[in-house]
Amino acid sequence: MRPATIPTEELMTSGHLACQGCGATQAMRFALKALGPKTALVIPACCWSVIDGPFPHTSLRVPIFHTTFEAAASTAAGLKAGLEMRGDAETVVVAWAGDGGTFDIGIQALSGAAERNEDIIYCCYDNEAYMNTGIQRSSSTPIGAWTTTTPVAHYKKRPKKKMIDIMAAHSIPYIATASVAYPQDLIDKFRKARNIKGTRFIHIFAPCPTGWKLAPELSVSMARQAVTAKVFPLVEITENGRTWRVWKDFVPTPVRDYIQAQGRFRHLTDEEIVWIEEEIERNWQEVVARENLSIAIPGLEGA
Ligand SMILES: Cc1ncc(C[n+]2csc(CCOP(=O)(O)OP(=O)(O)O)c2C)c(N)n1
Ligand code: SF4
Ligand SMILES: [Mg+2]
Repeated sequence: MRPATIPTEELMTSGHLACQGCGATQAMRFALKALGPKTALVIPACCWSVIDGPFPHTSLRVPIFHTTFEAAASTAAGLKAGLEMRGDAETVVVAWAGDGGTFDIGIQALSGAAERNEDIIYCCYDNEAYMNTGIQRSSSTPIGAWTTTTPVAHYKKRPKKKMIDIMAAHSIPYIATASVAYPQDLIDKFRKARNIKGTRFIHIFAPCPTGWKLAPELSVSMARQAVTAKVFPLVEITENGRTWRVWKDFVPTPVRDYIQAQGRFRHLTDEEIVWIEEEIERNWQEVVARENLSIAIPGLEGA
């Protein structure tokens, strides 16, 4: 195993307003360690538009542009263009949005920016619901989950949207999934993304103890189990959407353990859990099949 290369510099300070064990907060801390101080954030409505603190206070040492729910990607593209016009080609502009703001409400602006290959990093921290407004289902909420709009008797019956497939269909130079349980991998992916031109999309799995009915101290271990139970594969997609690499070097753990640790799945019967286990295995096989079909085109990355 190579030595860890996590920078000691902190661009996120104490005093933020997140709940204990918030995965979204860990995600920001690690992402900024990788990106460095020449970073500008564009944040639409989400928990993170609150977490950094009320103006003029902030827990981040980089500038933030707060924007509307629908417009993270287009605002980021405009900010990047403005910086370039002023002669600043160095600052990386990052749209930082939740799953609601990415999978649902901001998908039009994101799709437009990706199709134009705008020079931005778009990061979705995924806590699998609209958490800031009190835990409503999004199209990222997993099948079987309780939320306030999918109450126990009507738990979510639709599967989670396959967002990286949608992004891969835009033929952008870099797409990755990452997890707060694997900070070195997350940092490596942000470093790689920083050095690529064009639209880069990073999807971070970020547990929300409040919305998942989970003890805060289990947040990171739940993120790890999501990977080892094959619920959230760690993937890199390069060469304009054509080459998939899937991380498989882990000891698999049961999906059942992952589900049963979280209050949002408490209502599921044994039979329903078996069905979800099978569905997760099918999804995993689908992702691995994409890796097997990958076409390597040297030199295309970042084109
Ligand atoms: C157009 C619009 N609709 C609804 C809201 C209310 N709202 C603010 S944050 C939020 C939830 C955001 O969910 P997500 O993007 O998943 O981020 P999270 O809160 O989970 O971090 C909602 C519904 C809003 N600000 N603007
Ligand atoms: S509700 Fe969830 S995502 Fe929002 S600050 Fe609390 S733990 Fe973080
Ligand atoms: Mg969310």
